[in-house]
Amino acid sequence: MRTIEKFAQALKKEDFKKIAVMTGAGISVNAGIPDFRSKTGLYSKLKNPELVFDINHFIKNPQFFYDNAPSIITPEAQPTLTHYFISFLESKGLMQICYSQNIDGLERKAGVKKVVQAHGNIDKAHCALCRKDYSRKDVVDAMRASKVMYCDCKGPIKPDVVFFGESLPKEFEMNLELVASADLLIVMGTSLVVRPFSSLVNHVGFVPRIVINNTDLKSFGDIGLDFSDNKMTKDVLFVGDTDEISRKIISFAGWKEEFYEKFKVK
Ligand code: CNA
Repeated sequence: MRTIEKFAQALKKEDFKKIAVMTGAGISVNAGIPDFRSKTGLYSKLKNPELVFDINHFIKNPQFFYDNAPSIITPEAQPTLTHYFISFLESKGLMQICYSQNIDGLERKAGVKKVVQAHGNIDKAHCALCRKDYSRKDVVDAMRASKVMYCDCKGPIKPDVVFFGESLPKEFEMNLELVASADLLIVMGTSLVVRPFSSLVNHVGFVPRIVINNTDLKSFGDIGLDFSDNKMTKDVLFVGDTDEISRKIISFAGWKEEFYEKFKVK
C-alpha cells in the first residue's frame, strides 16, 4: 500500500470499512482559507501569531484577534474536492469518524455527518466572560470591520472557536472509541503539532496510517510516525496537494463516475 494506486485498490476492495480521518487547515487552503504554518499561512504574516487565538490574551486585548483572524473566519467558503472525498467515503459506509481541527465547517457543508469539530466552529458566538450567546453574523461583520464587539457585561465576544487555553468540546472525548477501533487512519493537511489533537494518531491500533500533506514534515517524527520502509511500520506518507491526491485515489479506485455524479465538483 505504499503507492497511491495500491492504496486506492485496497479502498476499492473494501479492505477497510472502519476508517478514521483526521483533518487540518491544509485541506481548506484550496477553498481560499489560509492555514497557519505554510510559507504563506497566517503565522508568516504576524510577529506573535500564537497570541491571536490565546484566550488570556483575547480577554486583555481582543483587538489583536479582531484585526488578525478575519481571513480564516469565512462563512462563505465552499468545500474542496478533499472534503467531498471524505463525504464520499462515509456515504459508502467505509468511514466511521472524521476528527477535524478546522473551524470552517466545510466537512459538514460537504455532507459529512460523523464529524468532530475538535477546535470548535464559527456557527455561533458568545461572550468570553459571561458566555451569553451572540449571532455569528454580527461577530463576523464586527471582525471584518476590525471593531471589537462587547457584551452588556463588558466582556469581548468571540466565535465558538477553541482558543489555546480553553478546553476541547466534549465530543472530542466521546468519540475516541471510533478512533481506537478504526481499521485505517487517514490524516490530511495538518502539521500535527497542536496537542491533544495530534496525539490521536497514537490512539489507533497497529493499523495503516496514511498521511497526505504537501510537505515532507520532519515534525511528524515527534509523535511517533515512521515513514521508512521498515516492516515494523504501516505508516505511509503521500506528499502532495490533498485535492490532487484525493482525485488520484478516486480515479485509481474506479470511483470517478460515481463521485462526480454525486458531487458535481471539478
Ligand atoms: P497548520 O499548522 O497550518 O498546518 C497545515 C498543514 O497543511 C501544513 O503542514 C501545510 O504544509 C499543509 N498544507 C497546506 N495546504 C495543503 C494542501 N493544499 N495539500 C496538502 N497539504 C497542505 O494547520 P493545522 O490544522 O495542522 O493546525 C491546527 C490549527 C489550525 C487548528 O487549531 C485550526 O483551528 C487552525 N486553522 C483552521 C483553519 C480552518 O478552519 N480552515 C484555518 C487556519 C487555521
